[in-house]
Order: sequence, then structure tokens, then C-alpha cells
Amino acid sequence: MSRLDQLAAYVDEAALTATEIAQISETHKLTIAEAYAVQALSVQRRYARGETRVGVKMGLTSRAKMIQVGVSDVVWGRLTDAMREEEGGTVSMARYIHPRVEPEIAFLMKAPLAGRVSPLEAMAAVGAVAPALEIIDSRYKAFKFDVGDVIADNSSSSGFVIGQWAPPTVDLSNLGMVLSIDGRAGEIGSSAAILGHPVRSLVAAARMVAEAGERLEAGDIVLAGGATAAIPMAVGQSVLLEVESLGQVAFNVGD
Ligand code: OOG
Ligand code: MG
Repeated sequence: MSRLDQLAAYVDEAALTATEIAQISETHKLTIAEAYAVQALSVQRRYARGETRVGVKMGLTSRAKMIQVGVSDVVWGRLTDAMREEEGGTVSMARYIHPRVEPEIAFLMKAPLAGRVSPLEAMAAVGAVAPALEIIDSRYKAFKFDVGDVIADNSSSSGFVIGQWAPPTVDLSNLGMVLSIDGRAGEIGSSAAILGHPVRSLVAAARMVAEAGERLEAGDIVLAGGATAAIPMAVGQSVLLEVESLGQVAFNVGD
């Protein structure tokens, strides 16, 4: 096994068994290209177990997120069917190590998109938009990582919940977003916090997947990134996101 294959097995095994691991950067400094190679190899292992590709997630697209984790590069990760949690359902904490939840906007692609595109071209490839909750779960101890670590760990991708899809004609530029835990507002923000406008995250996604030789496909889900800092999850919580003009999305946290 090559060194990158070994690291892919290391992060994949941690995700599969919900076991925390030491940061790769303690022993290997990965370049950004190597980190994405580890990510791709680790997701190949998921596909080999029967998981299927459903889209991508963008990360660190808001200042609040960059500050929370101390990394200020926009990153992306790959989403599979096994990560999707049921809207209104109960999420099992046992699947995760130290999960956090964050408020997002999801795009549903109706046409392929890749490379350098304008915001108008990007929106023309979108079939629907929805409020979404992402459950991130860094596999690293204490949820601490550098940019290479987090990319190799599939940008902490671990779960996501999508609300009702709405037509892509909704103006996404400045929608109020309230993330509540047990009926109390925990984080309050705006879709404008996502690179100034969530469509810029989709533009970045098209460029970044193309750099990896891939493209966004019709039917793909693209998560634009957390608009606020993420909130640690705990058993018994009820989690609700309300997005102005788009509606709400919720789940409960079980054992
Ligand atoms: C990295 C993933 C960031 C987002 O929406 O900004 C992310 C992390 O915070 O663990 O998903
Ligand atoms: Mg996220």
C-alpha cells in the first residue's frame, strides 16, 4: 500500500468505526493535492462497500466557520447516500464521535456543471434549493486539525438532512437563518454569510471538482457550507433550522 492509501484507510476506518484518531499532521505534512488524493481514496473505499455518490459539500465558506476551526481555506468533500439522515427523524449519536450541527443551504443540480462558471451559469444548472442541516464529525481528537488534515478527512463530512425543495427562483442573497436547539435559538445568521451569496459557493464547487477531474452531475446535492458556527450535538436534543422563504428542516438526537 502506498503512503496515501494507508492514510485513506486510516481516516476511513476512523469514520466507519466512529473512533477518534491523531491528526495526520502530527506525523506527515500533506500538501493540499495529497490531502485531496487521500480524501478521494478514502471515498473509493466507501464506494467499494456499496455506498453511492450523491453530491458534494463545501466547507469553510463563512467567516464564522473559519474562525471556529482556525482554518481559512474554502474546502470541499464528497457526500454519499449513507450520510443522508431522514428529515424529521432521529439521528443516532452512536454513529458519530463528537458531532456538530450547522445551518446550510442545499442546491439540487438539474444539469452538469464544472470549471469556471459565472453565478448565472451556476444557477441555470440548479433545479431546486432547500434548507439543510449538516452534521460534521471530524475524526480527529478534540475536533482539531490543519487544512491538510481536514481535507484528507473528507472535510468532516458525516451526515446531512435536507428539508423541502423549493424552486431555484427564490432570492438566496440574504435569508435569515435560525438554528434552534430544544426550541431556543442557538445560532442566528444569514445566507449572505456564505461567501456573500450561497451561489458563490456553488461557483467554487464547480471549479474545485473540475480541478479533481470531476464535475457536478444532474441529481447531485451541493451543500453550500455553514452560515454560522456549528453547535455540538447531544443525546435528547431536538434540532431545528428555519430559513426565511425556504422553510424548515429538523431532526432529533437519539442514543
Ligand atoms: C470542516 C467542515 C466545514 C462547513 O460547512 O463550513 C463545513 C469542519 O468544520 O469540521 O462543513
Ligand atoms: Mg458544512
